[in-house]
Amino acid sequence: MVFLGYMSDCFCCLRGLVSCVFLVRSTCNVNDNTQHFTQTKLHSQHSSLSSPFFFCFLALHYLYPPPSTFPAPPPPSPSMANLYQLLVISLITISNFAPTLQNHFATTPPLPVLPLPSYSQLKWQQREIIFFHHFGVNTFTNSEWGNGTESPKIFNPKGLNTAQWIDVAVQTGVSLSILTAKHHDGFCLWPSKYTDHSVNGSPWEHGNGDVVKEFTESAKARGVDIGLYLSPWDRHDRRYGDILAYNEYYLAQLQELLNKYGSVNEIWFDGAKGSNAPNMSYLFSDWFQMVAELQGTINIFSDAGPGVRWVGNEKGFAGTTCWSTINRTSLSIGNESTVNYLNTGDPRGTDWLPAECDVSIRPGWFWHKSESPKKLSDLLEIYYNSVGRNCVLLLNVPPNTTGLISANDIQRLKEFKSAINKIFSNNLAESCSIKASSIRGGKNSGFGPEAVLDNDHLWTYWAPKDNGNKDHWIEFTATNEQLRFNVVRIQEAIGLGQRIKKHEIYVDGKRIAKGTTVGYKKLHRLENGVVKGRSVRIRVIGSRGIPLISSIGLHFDPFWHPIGR
Ligand code: FUL
Repeated sequence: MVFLGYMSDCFCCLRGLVSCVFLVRSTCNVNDNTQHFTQTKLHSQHSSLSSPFFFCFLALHYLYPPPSTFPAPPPPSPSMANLYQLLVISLITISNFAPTLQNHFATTPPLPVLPLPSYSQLKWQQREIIFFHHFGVNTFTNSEWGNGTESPKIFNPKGLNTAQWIDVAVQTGVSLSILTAKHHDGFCLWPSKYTDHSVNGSPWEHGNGDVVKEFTESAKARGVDIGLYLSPWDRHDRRYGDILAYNEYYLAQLQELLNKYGSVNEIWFDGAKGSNAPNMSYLFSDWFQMVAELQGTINIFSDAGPGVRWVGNEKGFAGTTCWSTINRTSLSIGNESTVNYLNTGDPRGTDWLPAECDVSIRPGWFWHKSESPKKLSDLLEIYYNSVGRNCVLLLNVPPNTTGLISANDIQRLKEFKSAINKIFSNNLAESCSIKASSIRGGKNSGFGPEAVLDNDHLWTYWAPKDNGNKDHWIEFTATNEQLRFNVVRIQEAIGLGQRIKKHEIYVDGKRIAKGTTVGYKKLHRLENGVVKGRSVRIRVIGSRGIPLISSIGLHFDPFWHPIGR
């Protein structure tokens, strides 16, 4: 009997030790053990971590009860009894602290949904508005497409001041300006050593000037990035039509531009070409590789990217559905049949290739005395249909014959900028209480709905639980007076992929708007004008993986007066 008693004591100690080891192991090694699980399984394993070891302990306790329940036990040795009690107390204490140990490491972000943007594409997307400056011999001939026979002598912008162009960009909140270094007429705004059809032959600065240099220096001095447009179609150069000679000429000019003027953030290629132009094959693959070699962080724009794609029209309008994803293999430069595909992108696309919406502030791309800037309401319409549809707006502001941005364009840009500030500086959602259908990793995980109200629109976001649910929502409730708004802004954490396929907006339980994908920024300017209510729910009812929402805004646009309302 004495022997049995000792055995029972030893068993109890052993049981305690096993439980301890199990407890410590399962607390520390959760990540190792679950790395092959899906996101859903991984998450549920993590949140129920404290249960297995505690149940194990209870099971051992039940199977091998403590000495007091053995029939006619011999008096346990005092030291063994103490040890047993100590073990029980330790285990209970550790069990209580287990949730704290478990939360020692932060909840991890979910896996991305591919494809993802590159660093340069993300930076480009955040710019929202970019300037384009069309300037050259056309400015002086009052035309849009020069024919290549223009004399360089007509180029004489007596008051050229590129600093003024860049100041306008800064005042408009624009961080990248693109200049037409060469348009279809072949006239070069820099003294290219491969042609005499350039500023070299002009009276401006006695033929010693360099517009590209002045432009890049002004931009750099004011912290604005630059881009260049080098038209592939050249109506002046006689090599055009000779595949080898012209491609060598074009590449030589690319090397001049990308080697001489410091960092260039965007290069613009288009497929525009007159119907009577000579046959010509551009060696795009050589061009793109040369560009990437000379400028590591540049974005290459064309109908087919590879950095940024054309949106398919020159009105500044993206499709109501606009994915940044697309299949590049379905695209080619100058192919009219792909404009609709370019306009909407492709949810199944394997390439990240976001769209840029180019449009001019005036009817023409070049400055013409008879033309005036678009109305503010037109510019706002363009903004909602480009930036508000997951794109970047490339707004052309053409310098005039003096070499300056005209006063009426500047005035309109000031109005445009101040209207955008007025609409978006006040977010009514900030004064609301927020709740969500679920939160990845629970309440203090950093993935709660409050993340949509901070200033980081990429890397902090609300993430719901990955529990197989297809209906996720986030809801704002007014804490005092009713909400009154006519614009809803939704932004996805695109750093982890563009996910949302379908969403709806409800006010006090009534659906007021619906949409498809979101992307970097989706602006719903409400068709029926202002809505009033206490609660606003945004439902995501279709997404690739779980939706990740980085920002939400409820705004009032005083310039929005829907027709008939
Ligand atoms: C087009 C050109 O033909 C226009 O002149 C303008 O430069 C526009 C931005 O691209 O392809």
